[in-house]
This record gives sequence, structure tokens and C-alpha cells, in this order.
Amino acid sequence: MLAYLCNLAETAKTSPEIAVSVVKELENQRTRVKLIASENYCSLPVQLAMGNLLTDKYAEGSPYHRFYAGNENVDAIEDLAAKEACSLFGAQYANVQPHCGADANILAFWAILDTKIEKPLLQKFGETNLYKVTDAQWNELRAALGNQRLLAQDYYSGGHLTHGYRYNMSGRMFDIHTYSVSKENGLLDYDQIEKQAMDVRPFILLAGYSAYPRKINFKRMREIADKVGAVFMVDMAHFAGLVAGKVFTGEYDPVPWAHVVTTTTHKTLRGPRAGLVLATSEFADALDRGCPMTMGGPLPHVIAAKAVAFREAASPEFRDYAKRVVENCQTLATSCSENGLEVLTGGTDNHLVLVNVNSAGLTGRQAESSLHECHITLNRNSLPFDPNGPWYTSGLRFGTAAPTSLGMGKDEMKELGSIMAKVVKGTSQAPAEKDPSKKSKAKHLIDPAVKAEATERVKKVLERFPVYPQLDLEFLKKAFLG
Ligand code: DSN
Repeated sequence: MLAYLCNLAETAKTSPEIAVSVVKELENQRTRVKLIASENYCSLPVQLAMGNLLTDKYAEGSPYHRFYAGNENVDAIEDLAAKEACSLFGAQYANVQPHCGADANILAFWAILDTKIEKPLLQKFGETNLYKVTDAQWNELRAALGNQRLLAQDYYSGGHLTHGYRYNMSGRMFDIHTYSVSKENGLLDYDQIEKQAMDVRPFILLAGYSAYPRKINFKRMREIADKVGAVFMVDMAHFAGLVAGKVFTGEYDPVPWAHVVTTTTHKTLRGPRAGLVLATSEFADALDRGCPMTMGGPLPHVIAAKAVAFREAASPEFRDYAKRVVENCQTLATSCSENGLEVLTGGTDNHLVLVNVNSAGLTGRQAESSLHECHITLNRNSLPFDPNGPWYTSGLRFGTAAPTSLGMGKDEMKELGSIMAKVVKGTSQAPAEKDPSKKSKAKHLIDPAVKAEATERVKKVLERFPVYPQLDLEFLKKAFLG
């Protein structure tokens, strides 16, 4: 508490508005249950490791190989963070510099292209350095780098925007092919993916998701990649905490099977908002050139916080946490479906649930807003083959990483599932503004009695599980809000 208070007091000397917003954010989070599947609460040690003078350092290059003098301490921090990451995940190599998951993916893509295409071509030219190649060789190299095929999980089937979506640069770097979940059961069909891979012959086969509620068999995916000579890459941003916490083991742990694994560090892993790349040693040389390949300066203060988070994630308490995240999620999914919501694939193996609200007569946007009014924060999400597109959507995505960090258990999950179902059933489509004989896809109406009851029930749940209980909200409000 004291460290936080000092931090806010110092900030308020220059920008009182910022201190006010931080305190108000704490108040918001204390009064709303956070079910956003990609969010969490990191520990205070992780947060405080970021707020210091390390932010003042430029550290281009890699540990012990910098373009600026004076990096002895940053070298020690980055080296420790990378070692902790390797030990936590059983990886041969770790690059802890990416600022976020999208950065991690861009770095991974370029490192794969660099290792598999650029390096062999340079060798063919009899060169080791890019700056020495002739103009003709440079053109040959650029042509070879372009138009590579990437085969990844389709956005509507839960794949991520950075896996080749046309509004992301990955969609323009590669010739994109996607695999979908099965229309019958919403699950990945490995035989179908294999057939597609044989047909497409991708340069990279990419697995990973931001909205798929089941485990992936990475052993099987690696077999497919090997059969077609592809590099196998996994983006475990959503479920890295379940890998670190040994819930996903054997064929469901991507690290032993993939050539390159990327992740964010702030979702189920409970670290700072940042990214990470793990790889086999083959890709180490290219990944070490992340600065300047895809980045300017790394963020040493955030790397320090990653080191703290990796150590926390190696603890027995974290394993217990990861196990409870999945148990809670299964309880929440069951409660939703017992209370009449349509849960996709019939349940979940991980930290997230997908619900179809189209079948309850709403768009995802309407259900999201209605639940938010009742102090439940989650996000609308496209569903497989969604008729309502990516803006209105037909679904909700929610997860248990954050409420489990607060200590919530099965009873709270049952209660939240029941409240959510009640709110969805008590919500209807408002008339469209332009033509009131039609229904709006954006605006909703909620039964006031349902809203009052749901908000009260959420409040009761939250009273027992305050966000950051170490922080005295009333005191902070008095100090900074006046
Ligand atoms: N925004 C994150 C998510 O919600 O899955 C990933 O980009």
C-alpha cells in the first residue's frame, strides 16, 4: 500500500489527472466482475517491478551484445528473464523483448523467414552479411521472402488477428490459407487440417487461438507440419498460464512439439502486459536480431517484471491457480448451460467459454452491453460462420483467469452463470432508430427488475473478493479524488 501511495503521490505532483484515473480504475474494477478471457490481475511485485529507472535505458541488441554502453544491469535482468522463461516452459531459447503478442508474432515470422530462406540464400551467394549482397541478389532474396504460404486457424473459428487477418500486416506478409472448426461440432478436425495442409503445402503451419474453448493436440499438428515440410509455430497467448501451470501437458503442451512458440505474458500467465518468443536453438540466431529486425529499444522495466512473473509462475501456488482456472471455467460453462444459455462445443477444456446469444434473440453487442450495465464485464465475439460479422457478432466470450486470481471458486461460478443467463433472458432488442418497425442490432432493452437483481447479486459476490485487497480504496479516494 505504501509503495502504491508513494507512486501515486509522485505522479500526482505533475499529473493529478493520471493519479485520479488510476484510483477510479481501481474503483471500477472493485465494482465490476471481470470476465474478459484475455485479462487478469498481476501481482503487486510484478506491477511495482515496472515502475522504476530501468525505463531510462536503451538496450538495443541482445544480452551482452548491445549497441549502447552501460547495459551491465539490463544484461543481467534480460538474461535472468530469458533463463526463467526457458526453465518454466522447458524451452531451448527465449526472447523476452517483444512488447506484446503481436510483436512476438512478427518477430517469430521474420525469424522463421530469416532462418529458413534468407540464411540459405545468403550461403548460396557466398555471403553472410546482408549489406554485402549485390542489387540482383537483394532482389532475388526479397522475391524469395514474399508470397510464402501461412496456414492458420480462421478468425471466425477463434484464430487471432495476427494470424493472417487481412487488417493485420501478417495478412499482407504471407499468402494466407486458413482452417476452420467443423460445422457439426465446433471442434478442430485434424484429418481435415492434414488434407488441407497437403493441398496448400504451407511454409508455416500455425496453431493457437483467442476464442476456442478446447485443447489442441500439438503432437498431431506437428506430425502434419512434418508431413508437408512446414515450420510449426504455436501462439499460446491465451493459455500460456495453463502450460506453465502444467494443466496442459504431453501432447497438449506446445513447447516440446513446436519449432517456435509465441505468447503474451499478461493473460492466464499473470505477468506484465508484454510478449515472449520461445524457440528451438535453430532459430536463436535470428531471434537474437529482434532489435533491429522488428524492434527499436526493448523495455527493460517490463522485462524485469516478466522475470518476476516467470518465477511466480514456477511456484506450486501457480500450478494450483492454473488448475482452478480450468475447474472454475468448467463450472461456469455448466451453470450457463443449465440456466438455458447455448454453450458452444458443450463446454470447455481451458479458461474460456463461448456462448451463442443469437439463439436468445440478441447480437453479441447487445448482450455485452446489457451485462456491462449489470456490472459484468466481458466481450462480444464472432462465432464460427457468424452471420452477424465481427462488429455486432452472435456470441459472448468470457473466462475465469481474472476471477480465479481474486480467489473465487465453484460457488461463485455457479452464481455468475445463473446471473448471466438471467440478464440475457431479460434483455431484448430495441427498435431500430431509423425504422422502428425493425429491430436494432446495437441497442438493447433490459427489464429494470432483472437489472436491479443482477447488479445486487454481482455486488454480493464481489464484496467477498476485492480486487487488490492490499489497497485501501477509501483512503486513496480521499487522498486523490478529494
Ligand atoms: N485482445 C486479446 C484477446 O482478447 O484475445 C488478443 O489480442
